Amino acid sequence: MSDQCSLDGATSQPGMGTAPSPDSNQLPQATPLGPEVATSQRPDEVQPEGQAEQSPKPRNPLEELLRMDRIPHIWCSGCGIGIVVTAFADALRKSGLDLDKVAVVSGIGCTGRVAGYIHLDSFHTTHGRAVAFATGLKLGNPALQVVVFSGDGDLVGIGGNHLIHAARRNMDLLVICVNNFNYAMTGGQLAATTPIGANLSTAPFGSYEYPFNLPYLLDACGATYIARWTCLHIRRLSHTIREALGKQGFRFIEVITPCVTVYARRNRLGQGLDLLKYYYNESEIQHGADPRTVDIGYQGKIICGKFVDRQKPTFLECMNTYLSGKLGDKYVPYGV
Ligand SMILES: Cc1ncc(C[n+]2csc(CCOP(=O)(O)OP(=O)(O)O)c2C)c(N)n1
Ligand code: SF4
Repeated sequence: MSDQCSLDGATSQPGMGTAPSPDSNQLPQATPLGPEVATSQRPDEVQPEGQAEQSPKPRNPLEELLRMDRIPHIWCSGCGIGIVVTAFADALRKSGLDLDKVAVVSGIGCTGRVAGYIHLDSFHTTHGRAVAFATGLKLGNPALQVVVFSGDGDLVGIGGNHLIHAARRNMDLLVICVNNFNYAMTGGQLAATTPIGANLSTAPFGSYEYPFNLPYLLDACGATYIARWTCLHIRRLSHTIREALGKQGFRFIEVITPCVTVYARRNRLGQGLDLLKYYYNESEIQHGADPRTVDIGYQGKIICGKFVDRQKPTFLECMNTYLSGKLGDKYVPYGV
């Protein structure tokens, strides 16, 4: 699989629904959203000549949130990333949010491709910089609900510094972290989340490094909302995303997700279904569990649930309160 990590075709296209230039090879963009386009025929499908027009078939409502002109996606069959996207799209649909005010930011990696498939203002940024980019977006336009959707390598390895400081500042962002325990897109290197004993291309005898326990890390950094699910828990995950969308502050949701082609193959863990069976057998829901106790050992127990849900002023609220106190009437509060 190649690493198409540039700001390429998956880059933001805020003017959605625009036609390609006549000399481009691009497929046309999806038509504007709305009930009038609820037909099974997309703009890129050509009706064979002489075939009678069929009555429109009902369309999956989640398609409205996806750039269907980019489907099929690049993910391997059995990969779990698409399940997380489905949960996210479902949560968005039910959230009641004005979707013109929701932006999605991804970094680089298999998960980093998500921004390119979401039919909202979405940004495929550089490796490790999704949280930094999202921070700028949020501060530039505080009315936006900004969601970062990326992989564990992108967010916690390469981008770890941005992650911890955004959490420390209580930046108003929702981060969805797909944790497949490795750097998948580049062939399965050891990540900051790889459990001890797991075999990867840079750990051919297995990893002997302590991995991060992400809920504990984010709790220590001050995140206001922390939850974990596996992608087997799709309805609970969707519910959690919807709940987190309705809250403020730095919110972090970890989703344990199968990487069949690299992580599972190297470790002889079977196909996607086998990994889902592992999640089924070994996951345990413990809402409110102490984040210090939820580390994940190799093929060990996966404690899931909502661990942290607290309220405290966001970065902008702190800034406004503090500077108003210092400067009085000379200060004009920002983003309120
Ligand atoms: C600055 C930089 N360093 C390294 C890479 C190579 N690279 C591309 S994707 C990737 C791993 C992504 O891993 P993760 O975020 O866990 O996503 P996954 O592919 O597992 O979903 C790496 C190291 C890059 N594109 N840019
Ligand atoms: S390499 Fe792994 S993470 Fe990437 S698409 Fe394939 S299964 Fe998914």
